[in-house]
Amino acid sequence: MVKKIIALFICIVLYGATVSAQVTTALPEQNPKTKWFQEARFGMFIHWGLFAGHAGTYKGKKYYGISEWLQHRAKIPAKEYEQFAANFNPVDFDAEQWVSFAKASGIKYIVITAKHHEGFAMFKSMVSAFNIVDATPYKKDPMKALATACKKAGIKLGFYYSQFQDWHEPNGGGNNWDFDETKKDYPVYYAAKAIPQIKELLTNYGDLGLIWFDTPGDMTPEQSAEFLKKVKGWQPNCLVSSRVGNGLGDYTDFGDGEVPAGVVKGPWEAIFTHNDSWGYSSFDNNFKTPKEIIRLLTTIASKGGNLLLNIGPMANGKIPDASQKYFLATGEWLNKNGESIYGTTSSLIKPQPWGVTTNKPGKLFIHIFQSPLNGKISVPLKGITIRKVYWLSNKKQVAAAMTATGLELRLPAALPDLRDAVVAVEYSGTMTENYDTPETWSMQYSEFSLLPDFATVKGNATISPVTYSHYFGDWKHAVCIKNLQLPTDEVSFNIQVKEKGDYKITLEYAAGKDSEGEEGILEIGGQQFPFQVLKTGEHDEWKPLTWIRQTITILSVTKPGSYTLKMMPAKAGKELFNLKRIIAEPVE
Ligand code: FHN
Repeated sequence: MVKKIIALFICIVLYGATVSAQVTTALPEQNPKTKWFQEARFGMFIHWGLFAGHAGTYKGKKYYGISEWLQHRAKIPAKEYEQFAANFNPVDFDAEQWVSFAKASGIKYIVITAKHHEGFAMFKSMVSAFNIVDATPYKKDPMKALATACKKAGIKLGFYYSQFQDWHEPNGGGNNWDFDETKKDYPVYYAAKAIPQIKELLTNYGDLGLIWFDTPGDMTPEQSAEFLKKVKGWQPNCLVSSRVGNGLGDYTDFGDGEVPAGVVKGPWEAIFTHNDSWGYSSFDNNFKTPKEIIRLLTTIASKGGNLLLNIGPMANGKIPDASQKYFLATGEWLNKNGESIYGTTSSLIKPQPWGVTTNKPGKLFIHIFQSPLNGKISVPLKGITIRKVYWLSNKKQVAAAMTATGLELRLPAALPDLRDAVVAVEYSGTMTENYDTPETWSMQYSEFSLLPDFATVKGNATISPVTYSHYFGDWKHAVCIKNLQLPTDEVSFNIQVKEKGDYKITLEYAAGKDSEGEEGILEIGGQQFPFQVLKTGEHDEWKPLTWIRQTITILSVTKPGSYTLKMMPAKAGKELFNLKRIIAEPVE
């Protein structure tokens, strides 16, 4: 029974996705209705509700993790929670200010929680008095003000609506501390509250860009289809997120905090929060820096998707200072480099030691995250004629030449931006997909990563994400190579070693007690290097996962050229580990 409840709980909180190929296709690639969405690339998620008032603390106890789940975690009775509305008074909320902040941050669409799992409507509702206009001293509808401000600023607006979980309603999903699960009649809640409130959102706030459903839980395929149909009936152009459930929706949402492996075709979104919590938490200060945001946005764009990045405003309507500062810094970068993000398509070449690429017809954008010691970077390209090569931020020319292996750039000692310096290449001809290039190693970088995304696997070996969390519900995902159990289960990478020298080879992995002591073999250049697996800890989605870096050998390469690195178990046994990456560090 306990197991069953835990399993249901996991299904409710966690909504993940599994991808295991270099190029996969999500939902239909060509849909004129998703054009704006695919061009937007950067959206702002806003989690705002009564939970913001508690900021993660209840009766003196701090609840680390996602603060909008406070009611669930502290098992606060719905009747008591209802009273919190009397203290919710966002007097500092200014819709115009929020929207101009979003615009200055380079945001193209906003998605805000109109109703989260707590069941409280942040809009005027005739369906339930548990809403911001009728139940709080504020008495105004912030969603109305936001809709007006977004329209004026040309920003698309989307509403998040928790269609299955509603902890305020006896027949809503999720609240099993007030209401008996066995007596719940979900269709009654759908018909009496969820669908009528969604109608209010779709008929009272002008044209919406999208409806962001979440945690479909126990919904049947018919129920998900009904929600989708209703939305389209009220607004045919309004997009619906895949979390409407049962494989439906106009675009794919990956798991919270998940970047899928490789390129994904079709419209999709990666969902991250600026710190670890979605709702405001007064003690969560783990904010992503501008460099981390810019690289995340660029990496996601290079894989063909959007970044929906969340902020958690305070109960008074103020946006946390760190979010204001770091979103605006991202906006400044986008102001100069936005052409390499908005309206681009996914990379045609795989990530390189220096960074990633994005594309537009006749234009290639080279995002440089790190420069090699000799300042020469090589971009594996063929079949195109180069017209112009320049820094996107200042239009100054970059020295470049076509060679037999591709385009070679000569970078100055100081890059224009250490977070992501973008080189624009204008060309004629057609660039073709070129993922089959080997990984390159040379003495010019401090380290190289062989990532699962581009591994070749054989036998039972698979490439899939491993999910874990630090506190509560702050999901992390690592794409890993798994299921290496038999000597025939193999993972391999093709490597082009550009310069002779010594390379220290290290595995980064997590392994449980079953794997402890298992033996593996790493093979390269005709040499075999055995190793024994060390225990780092059991994998539990609700706990942190410990990763170890274990050096296997220092490889002396006397001749530059092509090599294959392979790894497999030495003999049949338990699976070796969850392998996150193989690191090669040139030895100076
Ligand atoms: O349970 C929610 C959570 O509170 C938050 O809203 C996230 C955002 O993607 N969605 C659910 C968990 O996946």
